[in-house]
Amino acid sequence: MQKTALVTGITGQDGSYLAEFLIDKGYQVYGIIRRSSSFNTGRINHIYQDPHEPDPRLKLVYGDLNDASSLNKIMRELHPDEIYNLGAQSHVMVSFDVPEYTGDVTGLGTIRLLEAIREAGIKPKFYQASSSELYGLAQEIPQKETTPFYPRSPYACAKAYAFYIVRNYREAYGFFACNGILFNHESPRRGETFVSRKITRAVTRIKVGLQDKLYLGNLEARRDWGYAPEYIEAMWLMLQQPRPADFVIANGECHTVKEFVEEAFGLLGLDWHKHVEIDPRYLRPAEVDTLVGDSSKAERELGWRPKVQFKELVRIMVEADLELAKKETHMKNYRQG
Ligand code: NAP
Ligand code: G4F
Repeated sequence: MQKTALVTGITGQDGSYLAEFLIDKGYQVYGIIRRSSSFNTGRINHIYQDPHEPDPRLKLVYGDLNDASSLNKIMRELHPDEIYNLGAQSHVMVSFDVPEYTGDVTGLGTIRLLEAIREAGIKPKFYQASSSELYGLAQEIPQKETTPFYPRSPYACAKAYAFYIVRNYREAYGFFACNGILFNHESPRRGETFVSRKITRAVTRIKVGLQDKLYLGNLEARRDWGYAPEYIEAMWLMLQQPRPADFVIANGECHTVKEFVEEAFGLLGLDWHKHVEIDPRYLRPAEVDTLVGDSSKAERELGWRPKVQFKELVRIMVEADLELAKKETHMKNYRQG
């Protein structure tokens, strides 16, 4: 029988790749979207609006992680076999500006989903998008499943609540519920205010003459950056195991923001010193200095291993954004006649 999957955060970077992945596996996919005054389905339109697919394998339903009644209704009506909770206010810096809202969506949103499952009396497998931000002020290097958490932002505190409530429902009610502790993963679909995409958008726009400066915050922060489409497979693999568990998913290689900048500018033959300036507005009240993960448990138990390494990731993103920048230039020239 065809399996059904419900995805929160389907309009985001990961949700869009996960939808493609699950459809390829033959799933009927349902995605929860929020009402917005402008279109927010740009990353999934190519799947959702496939004219050759009369019975779409991706169906969208309105709901919100802040709204329990919408989640209860969705569970009662859809009875999904698998649920992937990717929805979140996912920006660390923004969480300092809207801490309560972040706690509500990113933390309490998870309990609303788990309770909706209980009230509907269904037994889906559940994936929670946990984060390497949980390690924050890292207590050991590299970080693995047993490393103590030390969250450093309202976002990370909200994710810590979600992590523990998922584990609690597994132990208390026998939920098949897994935490994927994913380290940073990027792609051409990454939101433009995260540092990787901010850099690749800027360097390519500088290359075609659409902008001159790139303003950044802390260039010394170190991250373990991987390629998002590969990390999606790990989410699915967790739910195919005989027993639920939590897994670190990471590349195991760590680079500074400055190295990302150097690599991206170097690919286009540009000198970053002429274009990059530090703007204190992008410095965080509490920074996470170094994240680097050890995903040997995932390799052992899931057979998952990353392939795309740092330089290739930067190249993939720069090439995609260069195409975008060229299109922007054509549009600009067209408009100017
Ligand atoms: P993203 O691009 O920011 O997408 C976030 C998604 O959540 C969007 O679809 C957004 O919908 C949705 N959302 C926001 N508020 C919501 C609400 N109140 N109700 C329902 N949906 C809501 O994030 P991502 O990079 O794909 O990450 C996916 C998940 O993994 C997130 O939970 C993130 O915190 C976590 N994570 C990400 C990384 C990473 O490196 N990417 C690493 C570890 C963990 P709109 O389009 O309507 O805004
Ligand atoms: O790209 P970032 O905003 O990602 P961050 O804070 O690591 O969070 C992302 O990864 C987490 C996994 O560890 C996810 F849970 C979370 O949802 C999100 O996807 O910032 C990366 C680093 C930070 O140290 C930041 O201070 O880059 C530094 N940075 C320097 N200049 C900047 C900038 N970050 C942003 N966003 N913008 C800057 O101008």
